[in-house]
Amino acid sequence: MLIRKPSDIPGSEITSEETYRHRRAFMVAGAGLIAVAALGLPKLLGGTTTPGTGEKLGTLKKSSFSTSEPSNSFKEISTYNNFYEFGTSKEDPARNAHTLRPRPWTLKIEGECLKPRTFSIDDLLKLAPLEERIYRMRCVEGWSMVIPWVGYPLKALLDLVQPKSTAAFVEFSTLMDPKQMPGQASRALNWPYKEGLRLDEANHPLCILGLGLYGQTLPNQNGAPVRLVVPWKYGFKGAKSIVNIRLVKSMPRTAWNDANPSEYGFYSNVNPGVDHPRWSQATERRIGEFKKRPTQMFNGYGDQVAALYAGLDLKRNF
Ligand SMILES: Nc1nc2c(c(=O)[nH]1)N[C@H]1C(S)=C(S)[C@@H](COP(=O)(O)O)O[C@H]1N2
Ligand SMILES: [Mo]
Repeated sequence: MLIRKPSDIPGSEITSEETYRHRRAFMVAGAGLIAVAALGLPKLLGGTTTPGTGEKLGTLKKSSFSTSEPSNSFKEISTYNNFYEFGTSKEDPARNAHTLRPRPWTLKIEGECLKPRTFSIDDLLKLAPLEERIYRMRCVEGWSMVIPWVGYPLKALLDLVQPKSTAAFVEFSTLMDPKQMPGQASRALNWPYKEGLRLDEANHPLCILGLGLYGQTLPNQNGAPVRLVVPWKYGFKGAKSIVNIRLVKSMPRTAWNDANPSEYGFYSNVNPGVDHPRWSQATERRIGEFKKRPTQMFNGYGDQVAALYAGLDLKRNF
């Protein structure tokens, strides 16, 4: 990955994250707005809940899969992004993704299924009850966040098209349009961005179709209007702004595996015991914190997902 190690992150970025960490700490302590104001930080008031510009998504079902760890702020989640279609540095997507037009939008599901179908975003928003899923997310680069996603199990969508018994994998493709996604003019990756899952992984209840965060439709830089969220895998599995889902017989190619097969495998399960060839994966830095924390196997979702990999050598199948 054309990436910076956490140690390379400039102090300016760390300072702003630290500010938000403090703000969050006040809120968690129940001190609330009054304490923040009393401490003379009025600038932070606008950002205390959801300063997002998305559409509100109404009532959300709570999920027992949500973590009780505190969420990162909307600001952190929407200004520290990987979305190479809009540039390769963390600040680029927030700055550049305004050229993406998330509506109207269609998502086509095809391949090894009985009822291939095209869905509009309005179809997708109504297809199943929207849930809040607060997930720990771990980027392969060594940082993590907690994000309050809005979505529902991808399985709800896949079931509608009736996968054939020949379907063994699922391929996800991001929009290809260099006019909307100026980064596609450079060869940073083979565009369009593609990702893939085994069908049983895609059908796992933790794997969701992401349609929002913080109770609103997704910011462009987070993959509007629809993206994949797979919390036990490294973040790059979560393809953004997807237009195509294809049920296929054999393991699909993926953007990062194409770019560097020795560094990015197909499975990409979070695994502190398997280092990236250029850095350790044993620890991570939660955005907003300084101290590193240990990375958990399957990003802490092992109780739910380990059975998917029974008998698979996770060192070889990284
Ligand atoms: N199309 C597309 N999807 C993508 C990426 C990308 O560059 N292009 N980056 C991935 C990586 S490396 C990460 S960590 C997550 C980041 O998602 P977030 O910005 O919503 O936190 O998006 C993933 N999905
Ligand atoms: Mo990532």
